[in-house]
Amino acid sequence: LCLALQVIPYTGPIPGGLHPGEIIIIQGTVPPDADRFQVDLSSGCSTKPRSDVALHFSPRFNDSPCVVCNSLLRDEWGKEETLHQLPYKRGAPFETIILVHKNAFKVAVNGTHLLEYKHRIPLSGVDTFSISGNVRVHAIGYIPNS
Ligand code: 9QG
Repeated sequence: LCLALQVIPYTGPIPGGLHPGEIIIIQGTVPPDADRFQVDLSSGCSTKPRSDVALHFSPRFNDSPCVVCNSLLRDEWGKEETLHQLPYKRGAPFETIILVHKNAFKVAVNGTHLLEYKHRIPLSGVDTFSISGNVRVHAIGYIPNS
């Protein structure tokens, strides 16, 4: 399934939820003046209180470029996992692939593995995809495993 998107922030359902073996593909472009953007995989789409976020994936383009991952549980952020490496470039297009594994998410950017994030929240509840911040999205694809 592919959705063409014009609108950021975008939040939408993941058809059928997420299961091991499935893949999410995000094609977009980082604006020249980007500070940060984020992809969130959540259990529901409530904003008050905020739904639990299984994967918060946040590339940051400031003086110490990095990618921060975290989870939001009962409206509170957990411990950040920060990778001091940033394969995204201001002004450049990208393709990000999130591979869903039984024990972790694995993220690749432009064809190269970037990081692994172990599940803190059961995958079975994850049913919502969001992308927000300084990013332009061309397309999002969900590849189900059946
Ligand atoms: O800053 O870090 C991830 O650990 C917080 C940010 C927060 C997250 C969080 O303010 O920002 O990135 O969803 C959010 O609230 C985003 C936009 C310690």
